[in-house]
Amino acid sequence: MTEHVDVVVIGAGFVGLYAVHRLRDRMGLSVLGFDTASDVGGTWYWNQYPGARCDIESVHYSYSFSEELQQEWVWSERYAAQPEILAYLNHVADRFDLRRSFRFNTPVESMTWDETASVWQVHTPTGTVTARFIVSGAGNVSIPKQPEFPGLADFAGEVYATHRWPQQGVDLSGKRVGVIGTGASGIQLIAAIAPEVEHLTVFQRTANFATPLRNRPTDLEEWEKIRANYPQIRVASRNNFLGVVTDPPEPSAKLADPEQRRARYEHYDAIGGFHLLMSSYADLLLDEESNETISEFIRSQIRARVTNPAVAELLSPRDHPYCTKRPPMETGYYETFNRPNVTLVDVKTNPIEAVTPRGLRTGGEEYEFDVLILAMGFDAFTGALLAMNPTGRDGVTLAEKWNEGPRTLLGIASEGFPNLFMITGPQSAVALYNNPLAIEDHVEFASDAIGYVLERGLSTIEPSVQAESDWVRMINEMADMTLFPRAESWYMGANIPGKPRGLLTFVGGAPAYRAICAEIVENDYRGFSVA
Ligand code: N01
Repeated sequence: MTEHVDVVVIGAGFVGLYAVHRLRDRMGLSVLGFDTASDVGGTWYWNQYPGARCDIESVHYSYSFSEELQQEWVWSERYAAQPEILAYLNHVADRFDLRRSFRFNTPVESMTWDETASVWQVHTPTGTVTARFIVSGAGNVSIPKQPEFPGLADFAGEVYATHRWPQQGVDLSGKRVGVIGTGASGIQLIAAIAPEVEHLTVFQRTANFATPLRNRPTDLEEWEKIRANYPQIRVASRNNFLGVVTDPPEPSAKLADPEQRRARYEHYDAIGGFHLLMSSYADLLLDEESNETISEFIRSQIRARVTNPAVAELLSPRDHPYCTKRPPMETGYYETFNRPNVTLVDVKTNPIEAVTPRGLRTGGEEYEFDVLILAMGFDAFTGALLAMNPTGRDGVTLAEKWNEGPRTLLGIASEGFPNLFMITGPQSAVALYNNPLAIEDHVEFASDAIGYVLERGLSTIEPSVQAESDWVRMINEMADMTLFPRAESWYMGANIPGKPRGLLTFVGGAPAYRAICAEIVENDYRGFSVA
């Protein structure tokens, strides 16, 4: 007989752990979780590459749903490194006894809506489970981008990827290493491994606006103050655009006095992390002239740190405004290029032609190395959902429905796919919203909607066609009001050849998104069809 549960939860990262706890322990539902990995952690399980670290401050990058949990955990650094975040998620799994609800090493291969029984059939290699609801936490940066160039299979050395770094680590000492990719992952990895390797060749296509993280250890005294104030801190972060706590910005960079503007940039650059973006000026993502002032400030910082002017220029972004690609945060990244064992190769002018048995060819020249590391990014937002092959009403697949780009309401649900909740889905508030808090909001919306359906003895909930069209139109209009369409970024789906281009995230900020969700709930799930 087919196994049946109330809810299937996909993924055992930040989403899945909280979803299981809330649905199982607080709502009393039967819940079964699946994860491809052998244990909990999600993105922090897979991305164990050297230098992996969160660039949202530890005080904010954690769950807020349990006061006991926030009281008992102390982070050791202002910005936690991957092992500590993975340890935290293991602690959460132990504390709330969550592992027993998961089947690990079990990918969801497909899911099909059964109209007659009003259930989802969830297919895995070990069999089929039916569920009334699905909460997907499959991740928004979890399916890797495939290389466009040929020859990878012919490479005689070792190949690694940041998104699937071996758990036992890799000994790179004394080796010649090539790295493709200078996004957030590549930038962390490059700075971390440069001192260890014999030679590092960095293949850069687009220079990025990386700014200092300014990490430091934290002590118990500091955490005692934080723990005493957690409730207030969480209120403040939930009222902040990015879901953290930052000073309010001045209105306009272009209208500011140039000297005061530079001083303001220097001040927030010295504080580090996202403070530079969030606290300097409010129009940086809206006005090109304003954006150019901070773009040029960051370029001047690069010139001051990189000794070779030609290398500094190559590292200076000129083809997109600051933050229209996700800005990476760095520790010693630019100084890495002052090292004698590091070479920067421009693969924008001369795109990578092929990986060869001994290395890589670009511009007719071959670069040799023993180890190749790919840090080439992800098929973001839609990749993980489409990889699970959902088929909704009338046999329509999600891939067919989204063939010209995703269509959702709130980025959480899509018409024709009833009872399927996509946490951190396309067009949701996540890429510009501190993930743990965004995830809590989304999981709470989904579980409350499930409760609403069940309490009324109903069967299904899904967006109305009209409400979904309105949401998609609003996301596109928001994109046009900002500078985001000016970059070939994963925010825009533009990093994957052939992927429909369009803004994939809600850019109105956390408070606006939360207010819209609350308004929908208060009005009996306005915009959703409940039957
Ligand atoms: O991926 P990316 P990522 N030839 O897409 C290059 C989160 N994250 O894994 O820009 C040559 O940013 C590509 O070049 P281009 C965070 O949200 C967070 O680094 O397309 N190069 C780019 O340089 C982040 O944004 C943290 O021209 C090619 C790189 O590969 C997201 O994950 C840490 C190429 C991909 O960069 C993704 O970051 C890490 C080609 N054919 C990640 N194809 C923190 O919290 C691609 N590239 C700190």
